[in-house]
This record gives sequence, C-alpha cells and structure tokens, in this order.
Amino acid sequence: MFSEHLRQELEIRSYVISHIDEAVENGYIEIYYQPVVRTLTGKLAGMEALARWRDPVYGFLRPDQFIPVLEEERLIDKLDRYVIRECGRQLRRQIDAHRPIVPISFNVSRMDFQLMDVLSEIEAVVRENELPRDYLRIEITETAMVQDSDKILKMIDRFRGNGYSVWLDDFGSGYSSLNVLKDYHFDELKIDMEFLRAFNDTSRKIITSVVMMAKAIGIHTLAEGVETREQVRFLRSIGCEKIQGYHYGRPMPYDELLVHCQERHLRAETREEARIYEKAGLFNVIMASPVALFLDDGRNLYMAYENDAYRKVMKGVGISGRRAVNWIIHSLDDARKERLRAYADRVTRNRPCKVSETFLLDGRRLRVRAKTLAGLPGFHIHMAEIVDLTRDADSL
Ligand code: G
Ligand code: G
Ligand code: MN
Repeated sequence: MFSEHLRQELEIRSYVISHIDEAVENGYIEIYYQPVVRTLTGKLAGMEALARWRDPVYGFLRPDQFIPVLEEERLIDKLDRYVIRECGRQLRRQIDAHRPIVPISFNVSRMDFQLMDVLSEIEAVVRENELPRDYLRIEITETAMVQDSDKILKMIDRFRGNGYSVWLDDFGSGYSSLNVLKDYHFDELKIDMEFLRAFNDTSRKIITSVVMMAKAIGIHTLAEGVETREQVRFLRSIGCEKIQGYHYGRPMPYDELLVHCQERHLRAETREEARIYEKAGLFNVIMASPVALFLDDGRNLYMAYENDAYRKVMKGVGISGRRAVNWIIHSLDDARKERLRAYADRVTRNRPCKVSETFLLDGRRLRVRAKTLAGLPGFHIHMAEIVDLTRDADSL
C-alpha cells in the first residue's frame, strides 16, 4: 500500500514536471479566488489568487502536489507568470464590465526571484491591461526570506518604490518571523492560520501581541484560516484589519465568487473607502482606556467598533452594546442631534487634535474626547475616548 502510494506520488511528480507547459497553454491551470473581508465593515476588501490544476489524466491536483515540485525543479516561474497574467486579465474584464473591483493578491515563490524579473512581469501586466498598480498585491511567504535575503530585500524595495504593496505571507509558520519584520518593510502581515488551530487563551494572547506589534511598526494585519464566528469576533475585537478563511468563503472560480458574495451580501468596498480604512486600521484599539470608532458620512454617525473598556463604561450607564448606542444616536431629538453633529464637525475640523465635549445621558455626565483618524470630504472615521464623570464623582 505504502509503496503504491509512493509510486503514484513519484509518477505525478514527473508528470507535473513534464506537463507544466502544456497545463499552462491548455488552461488546465485554473485560478481560484478566496475572499478577504474587512473586519470593521464586513465588506469585501480583496481576494487571493490560488492556483489549481485540473488535469485531463489525473483529475484535480492539489497545490501541494505541484507547487513544491515546481519550486524544486525551478519551474515555478512558468506557473506564477501565468497566474499574474490571469489576475491582470481578470481585473481588466471586471473593469470592462463596470463591476466593482477589489485588489487581487497573488503568491510569489522565493525561486521566482531567481527565475524571472518579477517586477517587470507585473509591470507588463499592468501596462497591457491598463490597471492601477494598487489592484495587484504581492504575497511573499516567510520562508522565502531565509535565503538570498539581500536580493529579496532589494526586490521588495523595488516593488514598493514602484507603487506595489508587498505582503508577508504565512507569518509565524517559519523560524525567523521577528527578524524578517526587523529587516524588511512589508505593507501587510498575513498571520498564519496555524495560530488559530488551537484557539485558546495562549494563542489569543499571541495573536493580540502580533497585531499590536504590527500596528506599532506601521504594518497592516490580515488573519488567514478563519473558520468560526468566534474567531471573527475575537479578531475584530483586537483590531485585526482583515480576515480570510472558510468562514467567509473557500477559494473558488471568479464567477462563483461573485455569486457567493451576492448570496452572502458581501459588498465590495470602494477604493476611497479602502484608503480611509487602511489609514484608520493602524490605530491601536487594544488599550486600557475606553475607545470606540465612529463612521461619519457628514450627516450621520455610526459606531463601528468599541473596545472592552468602552463597553464597560456604556454598561455603567445602562447601555449594552453597539447596537444600542447606534439606536440611541439614531433616535436623538433634533436639538441633541444638532449638538452631536456640531461636535463631530468640530472634531473633523480640528484634525488631528482631540476635541472634548460633555454629554448628559439619563442624568449622567459623559465626557468624550475624540479625534479624526482618517477621512475624505464627506466621510470620516473618528476615534472617541469616553469617561463617565458621574461615576468618578460618586466614588469620591
Ligand atoms: O489553496 P491552497 O491549498 O491553495 O495553497 C497551498 C499553498 O500553495 C499555499 O502555501 C499557497 O501560498 C501556495 N500557492 C497557491 N497558489 C499559488 C501560486 O499561484 N503560486 C505560488 N507560488 N504558490 C501558490
Ligand atoms: O498562500 P497561503 O500559504 O496563505 O495559502 C492559503 C492556503 O490556506 C490555501 O491552501 C487555502 O486553500 C487555505 N485556506 C484558506 N482558508 C482556509 C481556512 O479557513 N481553513 C483552512 N484549513 N485552510 C484555509
Ligand atoms: Mn498566500
């Protein structure tokens, strides 16, 4: 049994080596796309391109049956060139169809840097399809950093210098994670799903620290391999910006993904939204003081996030949860609504300084200090700290 299995593995291996050209030319390689969701909004923020091989002889080949082989045999550039081209074409089709667009990220292997000029390849795809550069994101796996580190360091700088965002994939799976972060500048960290396999107190603390550290050094965060609602809730609570995993959808063909997003009410965020959320996303919400994030479209305020401490203060005044806060904001009488509006406008004008205001709520005095984290005319994100002054007076 074992040797039969081994024999077949070897057979597939040599088949892959001798048929990669054919597979690319004849379209046996298919690109699947997995949705990436922004935790703060629940909107579609991107997708990852993942290669699949549907073979006429062997049927469906798993990536681990062909990617390591292609890497070892120095043939991986054949696949990755094709994947990059397909991503570009897919984006062009979306633009032509006037469909909403989110960026696509694709995987680059360490070996690719030896086998091709990855940047020229991407530039050609961007030029041919007339794409904005920020529609394509580059994922480099952590283990790629171990060898040829000088060369890869230069490449990353070139990518970034040319306007491409570079992500560190599989963070935490290798051996040199922290060193990698010290020596290279990445735009986003993809936290490896292995961290989430054991979803316990220790792993939660590790993930919390990783997210805090990333924000402290100005790197965005994405958690992959997210499968449960509980994991989503946790990642949102610590301010992890994006989530990818079976919970929101498996990798699937593009057209299927469109249908999937429709069924799941996953709407694509706009580029302007993305820009604003990215900026606000670096704000650290894990702190002892009570903070909340408010979305402001110039008319209405909406609480999108509250940390534990904030929730506690609100509970103290008999308001439990974000939904209740949003309901109260929504049902304010005109005079109070106007006052809140005036306050929000003052916060926006005084950016980036904090602006204080005291509100009376059911006989209690709440002091709010807020500042605008990011925004464009007509849409801003504010962070607000809150103190229950009544309680302070009571306890004296
Ligand atoms: O879906 P998942 O099983 O797709 O992918 C398995 C592994 O293969 C992952 O580590 C992923 O990064 C890698 N991978 C998937 N698609 C590609 C690709 O197009 N190019 C490269 N280099 N790696 C890929
Ligand atoms: O490029 P990277 O090594 O990050 O590849 C992502 C891999 O993780 C792919 O093989 C993809 O199919 C897989 N994957 C994506 N989401 C989930 C998930 O929620 N659970 C598990 N077990 N695997 C996932
Ligand atoms: Mn990846």
